[in-house]
Amino acid sequence: MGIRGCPNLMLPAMKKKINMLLLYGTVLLVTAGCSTSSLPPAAGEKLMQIIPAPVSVQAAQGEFILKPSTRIRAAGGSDELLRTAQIFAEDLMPASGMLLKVRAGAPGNNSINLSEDPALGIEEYVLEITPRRIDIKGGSAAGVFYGLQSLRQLILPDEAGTFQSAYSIPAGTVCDHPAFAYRGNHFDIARHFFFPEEVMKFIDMMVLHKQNTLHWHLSDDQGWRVEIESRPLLTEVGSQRSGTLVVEEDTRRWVGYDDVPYGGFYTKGQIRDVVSYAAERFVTVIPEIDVPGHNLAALAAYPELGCTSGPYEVCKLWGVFEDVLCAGNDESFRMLEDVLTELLELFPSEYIHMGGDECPKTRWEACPKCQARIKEEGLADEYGLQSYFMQRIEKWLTEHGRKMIGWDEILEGGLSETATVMSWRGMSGAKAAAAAGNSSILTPNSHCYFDYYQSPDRSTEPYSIGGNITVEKVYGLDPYEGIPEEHRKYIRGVQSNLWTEYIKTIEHVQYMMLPRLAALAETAWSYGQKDYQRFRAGMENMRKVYDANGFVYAEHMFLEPGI
Ligand code: TNX
Repeated sequence: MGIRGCPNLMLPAMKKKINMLLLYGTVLLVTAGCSTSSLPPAAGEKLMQIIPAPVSVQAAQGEFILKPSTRIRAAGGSDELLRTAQIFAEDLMPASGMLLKVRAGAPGNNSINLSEDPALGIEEYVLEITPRRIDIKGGSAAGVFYGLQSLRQLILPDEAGTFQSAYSIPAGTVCDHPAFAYRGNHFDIARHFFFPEEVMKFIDMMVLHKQNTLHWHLSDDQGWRVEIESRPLLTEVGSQRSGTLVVEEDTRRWVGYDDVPYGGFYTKGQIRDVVSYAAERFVTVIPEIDVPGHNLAALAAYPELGCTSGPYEVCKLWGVFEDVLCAGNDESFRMLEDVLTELLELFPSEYIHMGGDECPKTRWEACPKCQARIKEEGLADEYGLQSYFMQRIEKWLTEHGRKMIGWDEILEGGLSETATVMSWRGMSGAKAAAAAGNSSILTPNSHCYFDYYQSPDRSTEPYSIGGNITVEKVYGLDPYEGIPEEHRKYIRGVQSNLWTEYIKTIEHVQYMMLPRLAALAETAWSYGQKDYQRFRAGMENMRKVYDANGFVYAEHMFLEPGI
């Protein structure tokens, strides 16, 4: 296959070297306008703008003209590939004004030909554009889907946003595969609720960036948001709060409550719809039920599960609260097992997130049942009790064929051998997990908290929880920083977190996510190819993709160099 061949056909050690040569070769060709080539410089440049950056890009002679008569052909006619083709055809409409027809069967000219090639990695693809046809081969339908996402970025309306009667796509070959297997985005729909259609829009934004995991934060102090038939009060009581705190924007101070009832939850049917919408786009949904802290909504529904007799109220303000699930009461575990039994039917994911963060120990210190448990189990203290709590749930999950993820607090008081740690308080959680031989996912609040401001100048932004994480800061995340070479295999990937205390609409969600999501995706997908200057140049094209698809985004990086 020579130098234009697919990277996976080469030995792994050779692979990187050759890919880099290709990449730099292309850069030289493009920027120096290589005299041996008659290529217009713009051809290679356009392919170089794909975000996240592909592993290798090679420009070629000519262009493919996409027109309404162009067909999308799925070879082999598998249902999955046909569906993938149809999703692409529909996704292309808002940017092109064309709804291309999808056909099963053999490849042809004037076509985008899709096929699976078992010689490629599962998420790998090769996109080849020639004047006669476009071919996308993927290691699976997922790989094909990612190739289509790259192609999507090459088909855009003109400068004025007007649809064209035909689109010119520069010829060339893109060979590509992700750096990390886990490419996640967390979405908190507990503090503010988002309808299923809005969660689907969130997924649309993810797939454009080749992200593959939605971490769905389904419960917190301020609301329980998933229907559980065996425990109906969780939603009847726990999904509603009687008001929400009000912050005066000028002084940025808390001035009281609005007394406006606020609530919402998903029926099982709605959960299934979102999970299958995601699966069709190769996104796994990992549900989170956060325990033992952050549980006032569940306690309001079932006060007997707290250490005091309550009463408890679904929380109206944000923060960390002392009332948590009682760890000495077996009923707490029975309730969680009931919840998880129903949840596992809804979510086929290998992993289930059980929270474990921010659990104050004050109630447990004064609770006779918790103290009795510490004694019976020979635990050192309340941190040992938290570890007991999490490991007991993990054992249940393991017996039911699933694996547990927890926030990095699960390291305190003793970590099980199998749990995956989500490192949010910096990188230290990942380091400690790796040293213990546990997997981890990086989501440090220094780089990955998309609820923080995105410019140092807060006056230009909607009110937010605090902090400041610019696009460039997100871009700078190095998941391997401080991780010894031999432990790197434990880093499964990276994730952004979107906590929604101050985010109420999907437009605001998009504004907080974009363009920071693009910067995160360059670490998740293109770790070995990162170059901020090239990324910035590529974002000029990506912003047109956002515009064409109606996504709201923050403009700082386009207006102010260095942000
Ligand atoms: C910390 S990150 C939390 C959330 C808040 C968030 C606000 C984590 C595990 N817990 O409960 O919403 O900070 O940025």
